[in-house]
Amino acid sequence: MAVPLEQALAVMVSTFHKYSAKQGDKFKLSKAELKELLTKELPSFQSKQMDDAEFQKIMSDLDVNKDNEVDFQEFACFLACVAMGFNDFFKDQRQKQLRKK
Ligand SMILES: [Ca+2]
Repeated sequence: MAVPLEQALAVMVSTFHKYSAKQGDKFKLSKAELKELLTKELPSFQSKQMDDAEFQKIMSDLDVNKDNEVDFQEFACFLACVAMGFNDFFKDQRQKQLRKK
């Protein structure tokens, strides 16, 4: 029986492969694959509709080795950044709650 953190890690890997396998290199996300993944799997990350320039900026930030694809290592760094953002949000909320008491 899988526990939540192990399940979350498995979801990170399987989600990456679900999109990376669609076209071209099966183990890397192309720009189109990354865009589809962000839109469908991280809708709250895309709270406002991202325009092409913003998406291009994210793509070039993530593509550390500049091969125009996002491999799993690059994707994992991105997820870590998103997780840190969630952690900051959680900490802010928690501090607000504590101040009210
Ligand atoms: Ca890359």
